[in-house]
Amino acid sequence: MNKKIYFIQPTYQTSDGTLLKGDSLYVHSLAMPALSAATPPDWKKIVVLQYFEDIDYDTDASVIAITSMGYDIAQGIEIAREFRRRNKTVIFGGYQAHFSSHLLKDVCDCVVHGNPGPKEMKKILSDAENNKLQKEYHFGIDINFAFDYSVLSDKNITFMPVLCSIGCINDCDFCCTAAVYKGHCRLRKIKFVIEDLKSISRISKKAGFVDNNIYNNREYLLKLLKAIIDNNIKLKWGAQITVDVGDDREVLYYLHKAGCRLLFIGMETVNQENLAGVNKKYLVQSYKERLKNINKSGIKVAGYFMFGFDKDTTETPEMLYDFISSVKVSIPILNILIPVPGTRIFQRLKEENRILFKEEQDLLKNNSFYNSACNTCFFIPKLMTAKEAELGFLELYGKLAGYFQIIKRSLCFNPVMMAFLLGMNIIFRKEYLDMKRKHELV
Ligand code: B12
Ligand code: SF4
Repeated sequence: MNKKIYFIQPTYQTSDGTLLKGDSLYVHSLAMPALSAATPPDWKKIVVLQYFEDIDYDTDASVIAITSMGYDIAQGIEIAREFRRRNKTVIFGGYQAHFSSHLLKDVCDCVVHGNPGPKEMKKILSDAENNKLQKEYHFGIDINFAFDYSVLSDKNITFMPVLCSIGCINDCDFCCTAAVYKGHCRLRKIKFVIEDLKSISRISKKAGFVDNNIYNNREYLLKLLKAIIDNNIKLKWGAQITVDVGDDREVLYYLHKAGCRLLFIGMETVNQENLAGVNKKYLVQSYKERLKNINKSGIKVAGYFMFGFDKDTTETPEMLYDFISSVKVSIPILNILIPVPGTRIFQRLKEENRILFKEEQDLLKNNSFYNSACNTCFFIPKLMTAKEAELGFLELYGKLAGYFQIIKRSLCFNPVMMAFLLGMNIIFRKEYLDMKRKHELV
């Protein structure tokens, strides 16, 4: 066996079966830069991001390493089959491989769970070399090394990804992160985050923290922000965070000073009982004031909301519309609740016989766009029908996609930020028009 590994991040198939490809993305996963950096130096490596480039099935590499984040697992399985046909050793890892390892049994040699660092990658590859690969590896989390940004440097990615933690201290019932890390998180050593930010500064002006929640540990975040300032890193960046940061003037001040201009916040619903019902511990009545404080500190907010919770009714879209259009949310991100297999909400809905798909593959295949809103209701809501949920969702999207709403959400004093927000809100409108067209065709 030669010491050559071929890493593949599959793209995914749209619902009509075509492969989704393109030449630019807003953000990208860090799995490949991390794995490439963790590969032993005596192994040659090639990394292919299938969204941007094609797979060379004639590669002479002996080990094929495939990642899978979500729907892309269906395409990953096809790739694995083709390489196995060519007698290659195939290994899989990533979120969806973790949740769906049973789908991979017959198409690969091993599934890796967890976040392998250099030591673990060395172990896997030496086992492969010695024909001793285990069917599954369960590793912990090693993210304490600098990542290999050469993997992304020639790609058109608006916000270069960076990472300071894995997991989340919260444990929300619907969340895939909570399903894996169960309310725990691991922080990355600040020196490696700074090293990565320096690598990014050489290839881009913008970054995006791909952490689930950068506010997992307040003291750590403050230290990180001060290190970004002290190291004179001039990147402008965004990150996901919990809404309680809106009460924390000191953190908001340093976030802005360190270059943060956009925060993604999961507010999910404006009904307190809904939040409590999915084990999310924040207060809806605090949202307005907290959003105001964040905006005052010079940072814009992209807000995640979902529809289809147990207390939601056909009246809820109107309430969500009133809330979103009256507070300072510059980019709304809306989805119908997705009961992802592996999460507690999936388990509960399954026990209540409310899941509307038979096999998890049906859910994985049922997507129309890359990272587009989920406008299909895959379960029976409690206080309305699935059809009513879909219609209500479409109506809500439509109202928020009106020109007046788009312009109102995008207005601000900074022309660069305004152009960015306008661009994002125009994408929001396009998504709505597309959903509407598809809905009328059905
Ligand atoms: C960036 C991102 C995206 C980008 C990806 C763009 C791209 N082409 O790369 C966009 C915005 C398009 C996106 C889309 C989606 N995403 Co996404 N995304 C993320 C995000 C924020 C960061 C991923 C990342 O870089 N993580 C950091 C790296 C270091 O960790 P990692 O990916 O887990 O990889 C490590 C290990 O898993 C392991 N590993 C991974 N692969 C392999 C392979 C091998 C061979 C080995 C040995 C090890 C290994 O080692 C890696 C290094 O430590 C995560 C949240 C998160 N923080 O992880 C969500 C997340 C992964 N996404 C999620 C979801 C739900 C989706 C969508 C389904 C959303 C939608 N409605 O469309 C789609 C699915 C797209 C798809 N490809 O199938 C969920 C998980 C889904 C799941 N399967 O359970 C997450 C966890 C967010 C959440 N909390 O809900 N996403
Ligand atoms: S706060 Fe966000 S990332 Fe954390 S468990 Fe809840 S939904 Fe997941």
